[in-house]
Amino acid sequence: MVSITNHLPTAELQALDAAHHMHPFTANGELAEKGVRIITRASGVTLTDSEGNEILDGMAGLWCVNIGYGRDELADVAARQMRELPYYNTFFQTTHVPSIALAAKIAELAPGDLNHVFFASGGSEANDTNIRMVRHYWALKGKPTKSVIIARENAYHGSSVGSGSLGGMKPMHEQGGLPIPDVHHIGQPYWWAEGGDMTPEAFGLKRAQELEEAILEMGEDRVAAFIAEPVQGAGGVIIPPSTYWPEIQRICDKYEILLIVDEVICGFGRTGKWFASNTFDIRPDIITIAKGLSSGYAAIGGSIVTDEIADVIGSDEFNHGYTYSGHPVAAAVALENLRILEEENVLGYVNDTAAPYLKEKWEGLTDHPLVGEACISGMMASIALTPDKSSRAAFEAEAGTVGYICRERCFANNLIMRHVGDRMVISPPLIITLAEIDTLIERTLKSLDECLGILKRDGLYKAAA
Ligand code: PXG
Repeated sequence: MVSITNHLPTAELQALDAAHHMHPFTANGELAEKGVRIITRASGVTLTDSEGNEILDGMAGLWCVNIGYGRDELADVAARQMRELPYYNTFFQTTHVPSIALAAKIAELAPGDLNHVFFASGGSEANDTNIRMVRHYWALKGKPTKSVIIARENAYHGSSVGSGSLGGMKPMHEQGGLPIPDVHHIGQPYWWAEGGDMTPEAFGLKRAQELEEAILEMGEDRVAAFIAEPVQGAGGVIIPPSTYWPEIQRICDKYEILLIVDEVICGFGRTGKWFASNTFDIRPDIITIAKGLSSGYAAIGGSIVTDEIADVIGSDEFNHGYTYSGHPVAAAVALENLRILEEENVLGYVNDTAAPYLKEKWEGLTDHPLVGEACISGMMASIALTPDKSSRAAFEAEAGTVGYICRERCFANNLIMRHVGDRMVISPPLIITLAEIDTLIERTLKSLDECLGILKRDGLYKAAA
């Protein structure tokens, strides 16, 4: 075990955390009683906690540490940039070298004529930019009534008032007065849970056609944009049926609707390409980016837009921006991250080696009695836990009960895997080795076995009526 001596004992840190630190998406009172786990350092795919436990991070932090932990190059670039120019703004006819270089690099990597970047500090801010940008775009084009943004149930686009409104998470809408006006939600392409007797292909088409129905119902002159994640991440790594995206593209092309593709999780190699828009053959007007852009080493996100949108928005003053839009340290770190991804051919490693291996092992999990389906795209994957595979049944216990038990077993077995309801999801660093994938699968199986034991013991191994 690694000895950790340079900080307060765990119990004291936990007490201070409980006394002063409010955690996101957490019942803080409950956590204070249980005691938070304190992560002190990390390298590659491995986290170390304050007790010296080594934990395999199957989530790359929060879907973001694509190049893995502990890359000195990024620390060196950050230190150098802080010494040279720690901060300057990009508001008043000024700029700086890191934001110029990063915008140019992103334009080079992005598909089609998406050649312009509006920077933010993360995905929520970027999606707030998108709301204001698409509405302002249509106003500038003389169509101010086009203000509705269509999004999807169970989507995640961030936690600010705007981005949380785009998201389709009901528990979020219940707190703080969301959604804002003129956001409309349609169904998600989640065949396993919602597809009933339909084939995945027929269901994918049906869910895509809900977009057309919504446009026709509201009128094309009301709708500004449609926003979606190529693969829903926080919603449970839901990979749409093959029919879904082509139909969405057809509908967006047919009507005058901007397509915003939220690649905050899917971008920068997660699905095997620079953008999942390439993986799924989508032609976006705007791409939301964050997370993997800097591999989480610095807080940066943004909106990549087409030449045409940039032209229209640029014809007037766009009264929008953040103090940290294009922050020089974050931009320099992101640029170094992209250099590493490119020069070390990380995407090649994913496509030729890591993803095929993970896919084979991951799909093998369906041999386990609890696992109904296994889904994977590149290096993001999920399994659906079920008491009855043949009927794709949900558990009788409230959704998330079983997923939480499984997650706790993973944690106890030194594997970080997230649960979304009763789906288990992973999104490991892209540089995970094959031996580490073996460890990930071994720990998953052990945790699934233990979870099944608990369900049987506690009478929870039952399908909903
Ligand atoms: N879009 C997508 C698709 C996301 O996944 C955001 C926007 C918001 O980004 P910021 O940087 O503002 O957080 C996200 C973030 C989870 C989880 O539990 C997922 C996210 C954030 C926090 C938790 O899966 N995704």
